Amino acid sequence: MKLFFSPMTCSLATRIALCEAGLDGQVDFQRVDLHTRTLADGSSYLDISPKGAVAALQTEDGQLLTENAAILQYVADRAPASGLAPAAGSFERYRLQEWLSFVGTELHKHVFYSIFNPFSPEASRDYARSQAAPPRFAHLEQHLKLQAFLVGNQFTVADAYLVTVLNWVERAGLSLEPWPAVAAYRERLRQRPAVARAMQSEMAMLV
Ligand SMILES: N[C@@H](CCC(=O)N[C@@H](CS)C(=O)NCC(=O)O)C(=O)O
Repeated sequence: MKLFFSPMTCSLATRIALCEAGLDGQVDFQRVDLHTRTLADGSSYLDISPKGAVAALQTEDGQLLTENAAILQYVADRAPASGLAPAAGSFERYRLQEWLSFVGTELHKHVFYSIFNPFSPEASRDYARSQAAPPRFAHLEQHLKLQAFLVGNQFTVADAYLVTVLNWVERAGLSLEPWPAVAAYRERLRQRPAVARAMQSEMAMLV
């Protein structure tokens, strides 16, 4: 497998999932420069993934899978014993998809993309911080007050995605101070050996 990634972006979620599944040693990690859309050898990333975004995962038989929610479930299903996703067809699997969707659309795109997009008008950033973020973090807070993980009582790929986007909170000019259960969850997840290993390897690329 090949993972096309950019350090500390949403593709970190897939690296975390691969580390949790013990599959990271079998993966060729290809760094993408998102400004120039090129790979380390100077070739065009758009020739591989015309959407130009990370993450993208290339399977051994040459298929390219994009979109975090799909890639994360694929990785989970490559290592069923890891428990990174409930069994396909079970009701809990839909709960996983519900959370993957929430993280991907409500947090990643609605809140964080509005803040980080260099073309966002300042009014959109203000809206994202003051109007969009609070009810979405309140929803997480309610859930994480009662549960240690998003789905059931074990770490799944939805947690890999959530801890990844929670890493962006301070850089987005947000704070977890009003949301203590979310803050405690983030700290707890960062202590997991696989999460720590994945984050350390990507943070080292940024210095
Ligand atoms: N819908 C995509 C969004 C992926 C995405 O937004 N990736 C960001 C990094 S966090 C990216 O590559 N941005 C550069 C771009 O879209 O040009 C998914 O869920 O995978």
